[in-house]
Amino acid sequence: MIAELFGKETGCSSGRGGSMHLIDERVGFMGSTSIVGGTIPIGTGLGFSILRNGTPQISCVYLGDGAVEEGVFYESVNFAALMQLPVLYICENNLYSVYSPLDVRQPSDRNIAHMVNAWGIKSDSGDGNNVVEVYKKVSLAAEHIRGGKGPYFIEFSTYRWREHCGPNFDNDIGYRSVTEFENWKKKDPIDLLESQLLKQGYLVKQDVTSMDTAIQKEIEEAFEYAESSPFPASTDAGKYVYAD
Ligand SMILES: Cc1ncc(C[n+]2csc(CCOP(=O)(O)OP(=O)(O)O)c2C)c(N)n1
Ligand SMILES: [Mg+2]
Repeated sequence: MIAELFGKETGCSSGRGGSMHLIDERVGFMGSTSIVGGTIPIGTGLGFSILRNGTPQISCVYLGDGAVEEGVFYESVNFAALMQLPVLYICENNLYSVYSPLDVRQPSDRNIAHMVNAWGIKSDSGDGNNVVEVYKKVSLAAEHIRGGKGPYFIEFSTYRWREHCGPNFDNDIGYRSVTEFENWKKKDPIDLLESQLLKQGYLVKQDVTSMDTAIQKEIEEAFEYAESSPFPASTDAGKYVYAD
């Protein structure tokens, strides 16, 4: 992934995708796109192919609260409900679409999960910053889909720490309040899980330190690999474009 961000030939999209177009079929990651809502019909179509081929898979589509406002969302969800497709839609509701809060984009009395439920797809919602809750709800949904009971939709509430695009904090711009940010920061999913596991005795502080060190090493290696990898050759600029 990091090599892809650097535009290198060794990246998961051979350096052609950059940060917006990642794909890794080896692990079943069928692709991200820069178009808001763009992966919804693709993931729904993958669900249709799974149904037709009878393979034991489910298609999982991640979308934002803003993507719910795109036309393809309605078409895809309708088709999934009609055909009873093995698709799990996970909506990460972080209250914002770039700098626009939900209340300037959707009616205030709307509940996204209820709306999708009314269209005939079993729906649920939960705390997206609670790792254990997410695991349990997704497991239930996967069981439902694998049992041939059709698609499933889960809306998870969560929040974005940094700017929409880039590594910096942007609370100084004024589109959200520092108080709102700080209240959400108290619910950081990694911090919460760590303290829960320490409290329950599943981890001791030394385990956390070793994990942090191992993760830091892996990240540094990924950057070193990216930096030392070659760029694609200019003569290959048309490679992978419109392939059969
Ligand atoms: C079709 C389309 N319209 C607008 C944009 C610009 N844009 C990029 S991300 C984004 C916000 C998406 O919000 P949401 O779906 O809530 O996802 P989040 O970034 O909050 O996870 C917008 C409007 C785009 N990339 N594609
Ligand atoms: Mg959002």
